[in-house]
Amino acid sequence: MSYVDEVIELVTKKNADQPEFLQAVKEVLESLRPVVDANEELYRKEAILERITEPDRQIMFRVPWVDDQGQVQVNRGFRVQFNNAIGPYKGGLRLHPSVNLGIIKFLGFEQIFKNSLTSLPIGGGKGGSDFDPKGKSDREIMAFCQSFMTELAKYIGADMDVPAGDIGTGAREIGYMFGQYKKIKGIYEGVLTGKGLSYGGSLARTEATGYGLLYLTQEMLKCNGMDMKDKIVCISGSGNVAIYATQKAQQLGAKVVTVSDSTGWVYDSEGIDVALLKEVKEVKRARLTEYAAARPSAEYHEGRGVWSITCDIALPCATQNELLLEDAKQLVENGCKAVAEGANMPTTLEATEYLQKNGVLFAPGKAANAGGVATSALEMSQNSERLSWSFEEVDSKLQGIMVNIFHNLDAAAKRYGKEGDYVAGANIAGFEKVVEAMMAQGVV
Ligand code: NDP
Ligand code: 2IT
Repeated sequence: MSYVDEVIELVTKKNADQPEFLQAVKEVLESLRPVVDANEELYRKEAILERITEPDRQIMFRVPWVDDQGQVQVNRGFRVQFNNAIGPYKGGLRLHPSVNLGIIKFLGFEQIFKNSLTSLPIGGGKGGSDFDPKGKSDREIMAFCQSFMTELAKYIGADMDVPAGDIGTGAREIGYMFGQYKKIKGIYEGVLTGKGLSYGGSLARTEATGYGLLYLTQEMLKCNGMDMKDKIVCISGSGNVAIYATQKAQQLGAKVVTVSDSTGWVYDSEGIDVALLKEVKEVKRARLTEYAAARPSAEYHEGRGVWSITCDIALPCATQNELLLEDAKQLVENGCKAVAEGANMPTTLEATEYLQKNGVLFAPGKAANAGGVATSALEMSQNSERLSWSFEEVDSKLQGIMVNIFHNLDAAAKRYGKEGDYVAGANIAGFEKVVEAMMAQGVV
């Protein structure tokens, strides 16, 4: 049996109850075959694949907090520190009722390669909780965040592990967590990114994931003889990534006609009104029905359906496994030319394969959404030098990083005879750097 098959079997046996983690491992290892085959003896001896698929440590803890009725609530907190071969663990904190260890592990595993692709010195980690922020008062959010950080503070630090936002964790939550870290540790340091601008945050971090997604998409289109101008774009989600992806797509001359949330989706024939979307989602924290009610050109539909709309470019920006094989078929039938993942693993393995086989350009999340974490690393740099850079400076570095990521993965794919397979290219380019660092540092 080949080394890749052996390790997939081993990981499957050890993590049978973690489907998302297994999905992520299979996708990565399958596409690393050419690299692993070329180095099989060495990698086997060094147990590189066993080591890279087993987190350095997985921390799980109780998060007790008191709700507005005086009732004690208990959630489960997680931090998976996956691999720190190239830098301190870095990755977001997801607050969503669906969170479990397998989901945090899949996200942490993806983060290793994503962070490597940024070319910045950051390792892979992820955390979060099954806490549901929806419908909670500000005081309840603060109570949860303080309790969560009371335990998490033992395991993180500016040179050790630097968490950030993800689904359900935005500037408000990061603020409460930062305050509690500072109170417990008595240290004012860049232990979290995505901070507010008044206490060490970076300009352009809020926009970075969505903007970065468009910078990479634009470069991918350019290298394939296309551009964003006048393209019809379907976006899913209506959170941080979706909002700023919509904004940048429109700045580049495209028309974004859909957004969604977990209950429904909007088709807006005039193009999404970003100011209204921000008002509904960032200020009122309301549902998309409010967007549709305020906008005559918008139709609201319950359930899923974003991918049924005819588009040139599809940008899934909500959550994992939200673009299925049937959606991929519909997109191809409707003439979609490119899919780039703003979310982490939003496209199933079968859907990805179908899109690639049918000539759709496909940029995987670990490359396409890396602008968020890359800008987090720029926030860490600014915190270290106790300076802050202008929006233009950060944004231009972000553009450079995204263009560079695309060319690195394109070159890696070509080097292994897989031209145009950007999934393989991203995994190979991300993996090569981490493995080199792991080998140099010995068996640790
Ligand atoms: P937000 O919490 O800001 O927004 C998430 C959006 O996705 C909301 O519209 C939400 O709808 C929807 N959504 C979440 N879960 C589900 C679900 N199970 N089914 C349907 N819709 C869902 O999160 P972000 O925008 O920050 O994150 C979106 C994706 O991007 C995630 O995959 C995240 O891991 C990834 N990502 C985020 C980065 C960042 O910097 N923020 C960086 C790189 C990747 P509702 O409000 O109804 O729950
Ligand atoms: O998935 C991700 O890359 C993020 N949620 C951002 C992580 C970060 O550290 O900014």
